[in-house]
Amino acid sequence: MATLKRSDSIADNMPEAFKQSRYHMKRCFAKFIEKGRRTMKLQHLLDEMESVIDDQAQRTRVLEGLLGDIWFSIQEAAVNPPHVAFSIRPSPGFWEFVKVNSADLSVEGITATDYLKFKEMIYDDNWANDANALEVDFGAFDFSVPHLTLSSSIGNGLGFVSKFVTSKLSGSLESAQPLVDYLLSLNHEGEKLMINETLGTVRKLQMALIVAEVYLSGLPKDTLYQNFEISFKEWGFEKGWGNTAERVKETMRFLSEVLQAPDPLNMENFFSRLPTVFNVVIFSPHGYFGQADVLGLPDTGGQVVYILDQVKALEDELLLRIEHQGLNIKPQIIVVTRLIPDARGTKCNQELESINGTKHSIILRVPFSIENRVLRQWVSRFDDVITKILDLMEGKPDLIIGNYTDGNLAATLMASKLGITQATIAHALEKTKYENSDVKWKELDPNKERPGQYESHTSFTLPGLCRVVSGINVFDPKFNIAAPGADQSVYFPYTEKQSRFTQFHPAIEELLFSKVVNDEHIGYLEDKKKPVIFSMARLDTVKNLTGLTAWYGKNKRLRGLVNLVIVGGFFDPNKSKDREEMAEITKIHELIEKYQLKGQFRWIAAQTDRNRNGELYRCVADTKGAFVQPALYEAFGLTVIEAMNCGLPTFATNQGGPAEIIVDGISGFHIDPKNGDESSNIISDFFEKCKVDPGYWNKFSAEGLKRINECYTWKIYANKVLNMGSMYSFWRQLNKEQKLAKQRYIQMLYNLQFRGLAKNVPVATEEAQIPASKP
Ligand code: UDP
Ligand code: LCN
Repeated sequence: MATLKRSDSIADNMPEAFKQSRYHMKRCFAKFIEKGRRTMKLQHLLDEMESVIDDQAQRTRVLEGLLGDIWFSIQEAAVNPPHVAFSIRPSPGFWEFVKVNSADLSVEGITATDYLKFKEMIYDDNWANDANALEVDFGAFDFSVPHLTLSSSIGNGLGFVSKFVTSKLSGSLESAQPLVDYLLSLNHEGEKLMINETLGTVRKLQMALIVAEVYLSGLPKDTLYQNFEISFKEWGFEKGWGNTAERVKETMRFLSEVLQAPDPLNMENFFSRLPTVFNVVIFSPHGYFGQADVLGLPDTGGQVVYILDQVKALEDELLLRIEHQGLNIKPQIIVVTRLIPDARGTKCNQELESINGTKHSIILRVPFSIENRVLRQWVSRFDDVITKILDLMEGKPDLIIGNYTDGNLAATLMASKLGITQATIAHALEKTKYENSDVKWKELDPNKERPGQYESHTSFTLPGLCRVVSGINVFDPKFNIAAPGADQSVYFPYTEKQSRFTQFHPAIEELLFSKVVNDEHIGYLEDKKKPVIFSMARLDTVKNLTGLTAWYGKNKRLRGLVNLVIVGGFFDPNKSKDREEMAEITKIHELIEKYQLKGQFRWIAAQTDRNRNGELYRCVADTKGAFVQPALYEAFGLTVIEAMNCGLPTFATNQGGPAEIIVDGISGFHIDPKNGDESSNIISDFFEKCKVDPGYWNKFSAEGLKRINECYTWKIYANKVLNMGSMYSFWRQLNKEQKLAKQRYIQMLYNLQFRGLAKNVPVATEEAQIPASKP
């Protein structure tokens, strides 16, 4: 049977595929256009197809082969009778657009712009037909820089850049001069590092490296740099090559190889040794950024956990690198957030706070102010903090990291003002979590934030505002996947008996099993011997704890096998100030009644003590239970890796990050949040197998841990991020012109459009506000 190949265009293949089932397809298209203009997602199309072709065997045949391949690649359909246009993603990163005439099934390949216009007609005809509607096209700047082309390379921009830099520096000796100039520019607070002007040309540097290597070969490997520093300085070398003769020699060898015949591996190795990053600024303005009593407050979830762990990992790695570089420099990391005068009992009203577990890292809180008036409540915006940072760091930072939309905006403004390399961490973007949040921006904007992920921002439209024909490009050489980890001193395997936090056991026993109903838990577990399936999240709609409760309620087999314990929110909807949370609380109470969950279901209120939470995951592992993450969409999903670190077999949503963290059927299981019956059966099957073969549980516990240690640790993360910081700082120098052009374009959008929109955001009053949920 014919199947879709990457080389085939969808527009070419579709007519052929329709021939397979022309009669049924015509009926389906007639159904699609029946309701007039609208957008539809794949599930929606499949549901309507089901109502047209009611025989399942027939339907399966229709969706076999080429037509099935195309059909299941559909991301969205825009219906404008008699036409239906499709956006189709045949493989990661690749998108095609086609327009089908429902009357005769003729197919026309269209551009992204035409697709967006077609879709806009559904929402705003005038805008769609306005010949001068604003089109944003970042692709127009990508003329001189090569891009990745393979789906399998997405997220590995660094590897690509080192190849590209390699080829730029190859050819003749002069080609490598930009690298020498870059080395000459390295310094710390004005003190030169690596080389000085004596070695200002490639040839001079090459010769000096040869002499130095011969010299170093005659020294014991562990000879300290100080012992040969004077001779090296005379030859033109400055500090930074290494702390011992052996390390200096290795670093020099990497560079000699690069200068002789550049290759990406030596290039990457050399850049990972360069002393370029000492001071880092991390922006995370929204939410309550603190080290205690903040988790569960509005806008305050994984991002806070992530940044505190990230700072520790980065500081450890910086200290190690600085020691290996033979330098005596104190690194500093400053997390910039907003000072909240009404701090709700947290430390968010303190200007400065040292970060626990670090030596040199701090939180700097800056109040938001409007016309000299400090805002007292939490709001999502940020102000200029440059002066404060320059003061605290006694100089410029070397790397600025922005988190989430607001933090990235502040980071971009600061990075472009100071001319510093910026890293952008998205955590969650606006579009895929909540359907149609782009085309319906006018309705949703006053309702505050909505979330989603990268590829859905390749092309999208905000009718009446701008049509982004080329936005985020996952093939951009700066696009990298650097996955976080979980703090392994808190989240470690349940089998490490000596390290377990046994002091929490009485409290956890109470939390899970006592029959008392209080502010911390409701419901109880009759049969304590059954394994526990466990979930923990903020009580937002997207986290779908209500979905999991309903799946459990409905599935008798599952209820016979395990108990359900969830941690999230609290129990009285009237005490919540968050609209989504209120609705979810009410829903859980309804489900408890509807499915008579008493005796099998425990609901525990949001937990803020991460050490106790770590032990809680392990106690669930002691019951030979599992963790379930049922979110409708999850950008990354820290709870998934926390659970896996504790050796708890994990079932997680196939929508978003967890689908990559877990290899389905090997290191855990994927579940479909939209198909509760299927998901709860996957969980039941697992526990049935465990009953027969206890080794089955152990296998998934061990494989989950293996996966974590191979791919998801903070050590791997910190290494990758600092290597990126080093390589991209050089890359920026090589691509100055293009960077400048893009920066000007962004600045114009910021000034002419964004600032105008921001002005329309109502300023918070002194009265208490109802905060929106964090995306
Ligand atoms: N968490 C917690 N108490 C709760 C709920 C969640 O401490 O009641 C922690 C959880 O252990 C994890 C983080 O909050 O570290 C949630 O991160 P995740 O990435 O899963 O989701 P987010 O909240 O960022 O969307
Ligand atoms: C935000 C989210 O929604 C989660 O999926 C992530 O795990 C968290 O940030 C940390 O990156």
